[in-house]
Amino acid sequence: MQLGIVTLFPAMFAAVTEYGISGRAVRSGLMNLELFNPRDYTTDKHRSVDDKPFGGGPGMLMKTEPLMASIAAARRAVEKKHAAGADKTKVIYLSPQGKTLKQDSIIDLAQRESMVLLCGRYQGIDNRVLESEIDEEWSLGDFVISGGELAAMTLIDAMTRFQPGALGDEGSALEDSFSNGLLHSPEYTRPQSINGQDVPEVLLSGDHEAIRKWRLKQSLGATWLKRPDLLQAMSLETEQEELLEQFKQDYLHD
Ligand code: 9D3
Repeated sequence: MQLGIVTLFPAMFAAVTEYGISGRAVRSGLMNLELFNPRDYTTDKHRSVDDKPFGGGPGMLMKTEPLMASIAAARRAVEKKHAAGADKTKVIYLSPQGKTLKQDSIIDLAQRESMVLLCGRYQGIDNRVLESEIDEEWSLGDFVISGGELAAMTLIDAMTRFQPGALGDEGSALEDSFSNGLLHSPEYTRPQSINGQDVPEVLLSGDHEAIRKWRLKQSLGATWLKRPDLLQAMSLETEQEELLEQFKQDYLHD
């Protein structure tokens, strides 16, 4: 995947390019990031990247000309690299006004060959840049962070997990929490006992069918307790209904 990233803070992207699963995907060429700093596209003596909003009010906006020039450069760079005949590279603006990213949207976005990610700073961008240059707006959710970089990195990390081969031994992105709409069941590692708290017997039994049922029951129960909104939005199969009923009975009685 070819990513052109427009950001005033390119150094922040070391968090994805140098660490963990995304770091490995970048080193192997699975994910290719090219960073474009609007500051490098300024023409004034002070290299200004912010400007005052017309009409007044608190805060600044990103300065338009360096922003436009850096978006254009990012678009040219990724379009040069990705396969001819592919769909037009979309420009995605990470913004609090965007649609909230969900695992389903990540899976869709992860299929693309290329994209430009625009990270906003200050109070955002001129509305004409939004209308003429931005194809999609995505948000992390209804809370405030200081700029688009952490959102872009979150998106990159989440998309990386769906690139073929990106998860070595770490499992399958399709088996993650949320992929079946439920939270994951509890997991245990050694030792078998800590301060009198023991690993559930069934996990030591070697009975794969019993373990599958136990995990599904715990998964349904955890979702019922912690994310009832997720259960509300789905229809359960007969086995799932029964296991959730059992979980509720157990929960009531101890
Ligand atoms: C003036 C009111 N706010 C606009 C809705 C101000 C404002 C808040 C946060 C302006 C910019 C920002 C910076 N945030 C992001 O760039 C951002 C973000 C977020 O704040 N929350 C969730 N997802 C995202 S993605 C990018």
